[in-house]
Amino acid sequence: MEEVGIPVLVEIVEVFKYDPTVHNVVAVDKGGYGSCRTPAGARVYKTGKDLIQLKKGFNFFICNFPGHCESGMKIAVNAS
Ligand SMILES: [Cu+2]
Repeated sequence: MEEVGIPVLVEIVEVFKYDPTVHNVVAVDKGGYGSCRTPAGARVYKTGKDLIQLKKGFNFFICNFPGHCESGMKIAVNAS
């Protein structure tokens, strides 16, 4: 019997749960993560239970409600 390689699709997903009336999740670049600035055209998630597909490498997210990112509401996820 011949062995057949089966392609496996691996999706790395991060789940963000929060109260959407007081927080959101914005996918930003490294600069936006460091400076807490939302780049133009950045994707904003605001359902309160977001499933976000990660790209390989670092993925940066902030909450862009005023003052939140500045007080630490941000995350860098390294997907490998
Ligand atoms: Cu927030």
